Parts: sequence; structure tokens; C-alpha cells
Amino acid sequence: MKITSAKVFVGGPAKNYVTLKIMTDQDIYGLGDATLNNRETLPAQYLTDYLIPNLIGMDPRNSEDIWQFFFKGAYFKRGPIAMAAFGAIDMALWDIKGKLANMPLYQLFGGKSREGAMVYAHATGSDLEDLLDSISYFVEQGYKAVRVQCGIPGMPTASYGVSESKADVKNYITNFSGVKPKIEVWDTERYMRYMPHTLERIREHVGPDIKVLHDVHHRLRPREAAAFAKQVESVGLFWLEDPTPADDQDALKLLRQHSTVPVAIGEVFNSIWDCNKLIENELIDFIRVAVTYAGGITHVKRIVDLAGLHHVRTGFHGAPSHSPLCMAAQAHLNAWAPNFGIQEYLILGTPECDALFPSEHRMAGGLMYVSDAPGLGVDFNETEAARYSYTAGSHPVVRLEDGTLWNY
Ligand code: CS2
Ligand code: MG
Repeated sequence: MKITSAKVFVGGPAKNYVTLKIMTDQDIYGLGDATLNNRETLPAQYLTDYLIPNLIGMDPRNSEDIWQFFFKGAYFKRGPIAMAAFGAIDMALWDIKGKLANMPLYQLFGGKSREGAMVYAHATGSDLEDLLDSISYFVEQGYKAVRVQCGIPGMPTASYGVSESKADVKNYITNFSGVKPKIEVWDTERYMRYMPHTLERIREHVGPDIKVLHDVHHRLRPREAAAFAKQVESVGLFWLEDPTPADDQDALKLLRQHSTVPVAIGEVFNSIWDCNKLIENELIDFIRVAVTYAGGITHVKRIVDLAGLHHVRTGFHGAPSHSPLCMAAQAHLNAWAPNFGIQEYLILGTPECDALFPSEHRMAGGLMYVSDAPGLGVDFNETEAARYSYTAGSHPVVRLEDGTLWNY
């Protein structure tokens, strides 16, 4: 069996999805997601200029060797652009494998460990009142877990994950259009004063059974993160996400000495080498990698297995920046993984998105049910794709009030 051609599409409804389609000599094709949020043209270019010309003529069934060929063969290993491009190839090759076997991917991993996989919604409000409305909305929809992000009184601008208008509280989708980023201003002291007792109020509002998560989005210094984690201990958070910038992995030691709050990290990691020490030293409780950013199913499965040895559960990134192909790859891993924890799920299911990526993966009662179709179980409608083109975007840049640059 041989790969005969491959093409890359960039565009989509509200997001620039980067979609790879690999064709073979056997009337079977595979699909993969290479969307690197706000830098989408870069993995697309890497695929087109270097990787696809090498793929032609390869046997798509040898997905392991093809992964190693690109990873080791590049010499300059890792990095988000390369790993997103490899991720798309790897997803597409697993899609082909599943179609050849006539099995959904989770069967090739070892079958199902659960029927529905728990997801969390993103509740948001510019103030606590709006946030409580947003939480109630998702709980009424049947979600068992919500991540809560609240505007901070006196904070000069809204910060990560906080809606700017009431209209966003039911469907928060960030729009970072333009090459020039918008500037956000951050104030750690205000956040540290307001957020802990706000989390207490949220726990009182939802009761003991709803799982509550919170994303600090890399904003705190190690000592501040330790103090914050200690203060919110009684809230019983399901997880505290990215309390510190993930580059300094030792930072979490201090937090661990002062708090037992579960820590989730990894949405910016792109390889096992970014998280093996965090996992082996048991400094985290949830690993947040995404199948797209971390080199595809082959590589992420290795991370999941390593995590399992150290009681670390999965909590794959699922921001709307990933296409339904990445979410499908994660749905198959979630169905299988013995150490599954939770899946982030920020509403993707617009009619336009469903028309571009038809599938039978479905959500009900706060759980995600994986499709039984062979392979990834997602198709790609090229006629729909022709409607969209690329629009440049950038993540916000964060400064402190005196102008010092901070972490988004
Ligand atoms: C976030 C992301 O979903 C999350 O947990 O931290 O929304 C993140 O800000 C974006 O995906 C950045 O591309
Ligand atoms: Mg996050």
C-alpha cells in the first residue's frame, strides 16, 4: 500500500483549521489536524514544503516508522510547529489504519474502558453574578464539571477566559483577530485577593457534587501559586490549571509542599520531554497535552502510558482552536485510557463546523460518546472547505500596570 498524494486546507468557520488529507492507492484516505492556534500557516507550510513530498510513496501502515523518520530525520527535534505537522500526519495514518481494519480507533488501542467520557464546560462572567448564571446554564445542560473564570474587580482589563459581554456566558469563543495582538493588563495582587473567596462562593452555589476547575493561565510566581493553592484548598477543586508558567518545572515543588490541590498542566507542551520529569516526580495530577500539538496519537499515547505509571490522569486540551479531528482522536483515547481523567470541551458544534467535519461523535449529559465508525470517525467536506480562507490572528499580550511584560 502506498501514499499517492496529500493536501492541506487552511480555514474554517470562525477558526483557521489546518486539515491534512492523505490519499492512498487503495481508495482509502486519512484526515489529520495540524491547527496551531494563531500560527496556522506555519505547520501548513512545513507540511507542504517538506513533509508531504517525503510522504509520497511511503506505506501508510508503517505509522511508527514514519513518525520516527520525520522526528529523528528533522535533526532539530520537537517544537510546536513541527509537532503539529507530525501530529496531523500521524492522525491521518491512524485514520487509514482504522479504516483498513474496519474498526474505530479505540478498538485498536485496546477497546473501551468506559462508555461516556466526562467533559468540562467553560463558565465565564465579567462579574460573579454573570459567572453564576453561566455555571447554572451549563449545570442545567447536564454538565458534571465546569471550569470557572471570573472578572476581577479593579483589574484594568478582562483576563484569560473572562467574557467581555453577557452574550458570551453560554458560548465563550475567543476571537484573537489581527496580526497585532490586543494588550491585556494583569494585577496579581487583585487576583489573589478576589479569586479564592469567589471560588468559595461558587462552591456554595453549585453544592458538593459538581466538579469545579479553574485556570490561572500561567500567571503566578511559584510562591504566589503555593499561597493561592493553600488558600483554595477547602473549595475542593477538581483541578487548578497552569498555576505557574510551565517552563520552570521545579516551580511546582513549592506548591506541592503547601497544598494538596490537584494540578493540571501541559496545554503548551509538545513532547514527552516537556513533561516526563513533572510526571515522574509526581508534581502534577493531570496532563493537558493535545493530540495535535504533541505529535499525534503515537506520541500522546506514550505520554498517557508514562502518566499512568505515576497516577497522573489525562485532561486533554480541548479549546475551540482544535478541529473536530483532534477532538475525535482524543475521544478515542478517552474511551480507551485506563488513566482517563476529564476532557476539556469548549463548544465546537456549530452547524457550519458540523457541515465541514461530519461525524457521529456525540455529547449527552456532560459525557462525550465516541463514534463507532472506522478510523477517527470524522469526514471532511471539501465543498464546504472552499467557502473559507485564512484570517491572521494573535494571542493577547499581557503587561503589568507599569508596562512589564507578563505571561498570557
Ligand atoms: C486555554 C486555552 O483552554 C484552555 O485551557 O488555556 O484557551 C488557550 O488560551 C488557548 O488555547 C491558546 O491557544
Ligand atoms: Mg488552559
